[in-house]
Amino acid sequence: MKIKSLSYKALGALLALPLIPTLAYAFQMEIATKNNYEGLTPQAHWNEMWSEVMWDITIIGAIYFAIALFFLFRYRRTEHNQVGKSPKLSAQAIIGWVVLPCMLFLGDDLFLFVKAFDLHNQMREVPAHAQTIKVTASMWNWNYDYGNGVDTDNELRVPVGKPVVFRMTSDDVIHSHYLNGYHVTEDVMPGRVTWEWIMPVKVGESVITCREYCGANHSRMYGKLIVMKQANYDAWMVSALADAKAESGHRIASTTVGKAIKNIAASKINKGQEG
Ligand SMILES: [Cu+2]
Repeated sequence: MKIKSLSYKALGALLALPLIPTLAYAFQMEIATKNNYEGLTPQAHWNEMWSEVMWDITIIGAIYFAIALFFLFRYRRTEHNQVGKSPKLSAQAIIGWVVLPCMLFLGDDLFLFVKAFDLHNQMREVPAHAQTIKVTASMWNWNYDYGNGVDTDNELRVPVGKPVVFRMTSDDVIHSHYLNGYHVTEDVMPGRVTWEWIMPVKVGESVITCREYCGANHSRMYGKLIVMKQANYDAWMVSALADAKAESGHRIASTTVGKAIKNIAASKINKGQEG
């Protein structure tokens, strides 16, 4: 009889379980509209999620710590050689102690799970107007190709306030392009193109590192991300473009000179043969 009523109660609690994801989702949607979630940059979104997880585990941890402390004092040994006895719990008490905390935890986990999914979706959705920069990793160098003839090594310059997407590949082994401060890292592999994107919101410098062990100098495979004001970026690009043009012009000139020298040498040999 008692077991039967207990199983009915447990069944009732189980039937109530699908309510949790629904509530979690509804709660999440409410926050989404409140905070204009869509407008957050991926890194701000990530930070928000991180602080939420921290608050979450701190509050739950504090509650459990308080309960544990309470039990520790309430049921402490009062006499020497005292033997404890376990109290008989009612069915309601059992359900209360088992099902309710389980539901609370599940609800909380599902809430964070939904948020994490949302964050992941946002981090994998590149804005249509994002600037593309090609990244080529090699032992132990980061090369950035801006697509207009300009390329830099271990120094990445981007304008502030504009999304940038990196299309990345490797010349040799597997590396990982980690943009410190933007919470993005992605493996960079030979024969494949992977990508990640960022939204720089502040002018300044941050570190770029390789986050996949790639050989003896892996720890030295780092670069600098320089976020610049648009005007400064444009000015830098103009001069970099001029440098790139001068360099390629020099390359063409040197190959022309090289060919001419070869031709002269060949003609001299020919003349020698004739004479
Ligand atoms: Cu590497």
